[in-house]
Amino acid sequence: MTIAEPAAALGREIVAHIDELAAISAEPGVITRVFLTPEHRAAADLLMGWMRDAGMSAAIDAIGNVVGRYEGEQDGLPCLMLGSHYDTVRNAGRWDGPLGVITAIACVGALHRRGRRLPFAIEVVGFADEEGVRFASTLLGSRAVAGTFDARALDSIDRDGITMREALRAFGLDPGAIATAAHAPGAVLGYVELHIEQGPVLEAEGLPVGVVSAISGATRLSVTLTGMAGHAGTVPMALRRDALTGAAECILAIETYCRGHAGLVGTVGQIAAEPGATNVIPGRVGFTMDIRTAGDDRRKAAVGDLTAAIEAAARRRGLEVAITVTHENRTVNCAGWLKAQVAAAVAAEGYAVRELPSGAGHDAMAIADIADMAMIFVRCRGGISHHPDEHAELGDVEAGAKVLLRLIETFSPRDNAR
Ligand code: HGY
Ligand code: MN
Ligand code: MN
Repeated sequence: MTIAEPAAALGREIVAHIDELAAISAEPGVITRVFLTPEHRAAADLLMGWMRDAGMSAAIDAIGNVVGRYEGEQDGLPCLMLGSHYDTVRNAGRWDGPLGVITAIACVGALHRRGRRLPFAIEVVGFADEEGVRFASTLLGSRAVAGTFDARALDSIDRDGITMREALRAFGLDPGAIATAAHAPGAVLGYVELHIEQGPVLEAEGLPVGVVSAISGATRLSVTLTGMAGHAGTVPMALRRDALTGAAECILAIETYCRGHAGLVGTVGQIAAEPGATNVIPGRVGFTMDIRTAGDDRRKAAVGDLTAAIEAAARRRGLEVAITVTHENRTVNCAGWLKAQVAAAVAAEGYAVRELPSGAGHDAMAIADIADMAMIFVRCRGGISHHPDEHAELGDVEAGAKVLLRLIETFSPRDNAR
C-alpha cells in the first residue's frame, strides 16, 4: 500500500504549509506563538482550513486544541489519533510541533483524495500548549484530551499577571468546560506522533527517520531568592544580602552537579531580578529549573540534591528561599505493539529501523494516560531545535510522510481494551 500519489507531492505540500504557519507569530521576523493569543487563534483557523480541505470535520475544543476527524467505514468508530502541538517557544524553529500536525493532515488528505476509508476513524489533534511558555505548566492541551488537566493550573499567571482562566475567557473559551475536551479511553485505539528528533543521532547515522523507544520525564521548578535591596554605592559588600549573586551561585551549582552525573541535564532558562535597576542591589530573584534524565528515580534524586544545595547557599547568604515544582512528568515508554507497527512501516518504506529515546518531552507522554502511544522521529539538521536554525530537509519530510501514511494504512488496533 504505497502512496498512490508521489511522496514528493506530499512533501512539497507539507513544507509549504510549514512555511505558511511559521509566518503566524507574535512578532515579525521571528516565530513566537504562545497559548491563547491572537496568533494562536490565527494558527488554529489555518489548521482547521487545511483539515477541512483534507476531508475532515474540524473544530476548536474547550482548551484551544484544534481537532480534525476523518470518519472510518462507518461514522463514530474509535479513532487512531495523530498530531502534535502548534504552539512554540519564543524565537522558535518552524518544525517543532507543526511538522507532526501538518504531516498528519497531509496523510489524511492523501486518503481523502483516494476516497479511502478505514475500519477506524482518524483524529488529528493540534495541541494548543505543549511548551508551557505562557504559564509555567506544560502539556495543557494534551492533558485536557487525556482528562488529566489539573484545574489548579487555571490560577497560574503569565508574565503580565493574567491568569489562565482570564486568558481562556478572553480567547472565547469557558474555563469550566475544559473537561469536555477529554476523550473516553476506549475512543482512542492508539496515538502516533511524528516529530523532529531535536537531537543529533539520526543525522550522525545518516538516517531520515527513527522509532522512539521512550520519552524522558522532566521536572520543572520555580526558585525565588529574597535578600535585601539597597543602594549600590553605599552598602558595603560584607553587609549585602544580594539575591542575584546568590542566584548566580545556585545556577553554577546546578550546572556543576549535572555535568558530574552522566545523562543528567539541567537548565535555567528564565531569570528575573527585582527591582531591576543598575544602581540597586537586587532584593529578589526568580529563576526556573528544568531537570531531566532517563530514569525517574535518578531525576527525583537530582531534584532533591539540587534543592538542598540551593537551600544551603541561601542560608549561607542570609537569603530566604522558596522552591516550587511547576511541572512533573514521568518517563513514558512507547507501547511495544504500536512501536512494532511503526518499525514495520519504516522497514516497509525501505528505511533502516533505528530505535532511540527522546530527551525532549512531547504531547504523547500525556496522551499515554488514555491510549498506548508511539512516535516517529524525523532527522533535523545538527539536532538543532528551540532555535530559528531548526531545519528538516524535504527528503526527510517526505520520508516521515511515507512512514506515517504506511502506518495509518496498516494500523491494526490491539485487541486489549485500555
Ligand atoms: O521541553 C520540551 O522538552 C518540549 O520541547 N516542550
Ligand atoms: Mn519544543
Ligand atoms: Mn515539540
